[in-house]
Amino acid sequence: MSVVIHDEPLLNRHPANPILTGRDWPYAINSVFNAGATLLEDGSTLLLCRIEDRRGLSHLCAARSANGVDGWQIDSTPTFMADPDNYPEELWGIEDPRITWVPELKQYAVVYTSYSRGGPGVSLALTSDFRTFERYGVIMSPDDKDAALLPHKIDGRWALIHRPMTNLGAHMWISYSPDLRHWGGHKVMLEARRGAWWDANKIGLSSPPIQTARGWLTLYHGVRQTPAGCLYRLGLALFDLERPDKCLLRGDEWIFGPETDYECHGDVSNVVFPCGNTMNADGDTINVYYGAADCAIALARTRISTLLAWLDENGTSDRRHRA
Ligand code: BMA
Repeated sequence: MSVVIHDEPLLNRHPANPILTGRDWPYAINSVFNAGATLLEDGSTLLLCRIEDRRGLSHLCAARSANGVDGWQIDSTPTFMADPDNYPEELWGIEDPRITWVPELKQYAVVYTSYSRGGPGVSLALTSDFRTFERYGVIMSPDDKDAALLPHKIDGRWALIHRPMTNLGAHMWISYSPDLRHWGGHKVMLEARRGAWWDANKIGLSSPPIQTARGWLTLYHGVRQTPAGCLYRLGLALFDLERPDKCLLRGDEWIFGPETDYECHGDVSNVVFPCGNTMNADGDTINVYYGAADCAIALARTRISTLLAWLDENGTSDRRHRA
């Protein structure tokens, strides 16, 4: 069900959806989905797309567009391939990148899932052009994924949001580092709820948090296990700017879920899975790029002001989230 505010859906699907599918690719692939997103210096949009090849293993491929909707220029060969000889944690591929522009480093941080016999872990690479990448290797050991770097240091330390699995559930955590290599200060940031909730037992960060004057505005996914399979939907939360482990507001209802054919049918049906957003020049409109049913990339638009207004009406403070 769509959640509607002031007669407008909270996230508006673009009429050109899905904006990218495997048929658009210049080489043979199985599917394209779960893309990181950023604006480049010239104002164009870059998507770093997860490509699943016909062995079932994933790599990343860049697509660039002047308007972020169509006219995509797709790299003719894989942009960023797993390198299992030097990075054995990438033996079964690399997945689900989140991109953060880091002004202090004048580089983009690409945080991605590296998958191997040990399970999925979190890896980091830096790049300035999405052509060459400097790998930092695994920064969070398995089983961990759904990670993104915040764009600047907080109290002198870099901050990474991620989702380790434990026996008690899959919650969002935040960890800190002086140098992007050594991580500590781990804290739970947002807990999966329990029981019948749409976001019971397993949640994870979607696209990187958006910095607003009121806090880090954050889309997260909740996974509902049903007898017919999993349902991936999106929720919204706001975290304190200086203490991002402190949740200021969290919505009870999901704000976006699978409805259209391309979201409800695919290799993994009933999945909407954003890994990237870009912001328009008005400083308010955001473009949310999401993987649909593990088979396509789609775009939905919303406004920061609309999301904050929705949280003001529908959000509750952290104390009430311990369901
Ligand atoms: C999650 C991730 C995503 C994927 C989703 C649905 O656990 O692995 O890459 O889109 O499952 O299959």
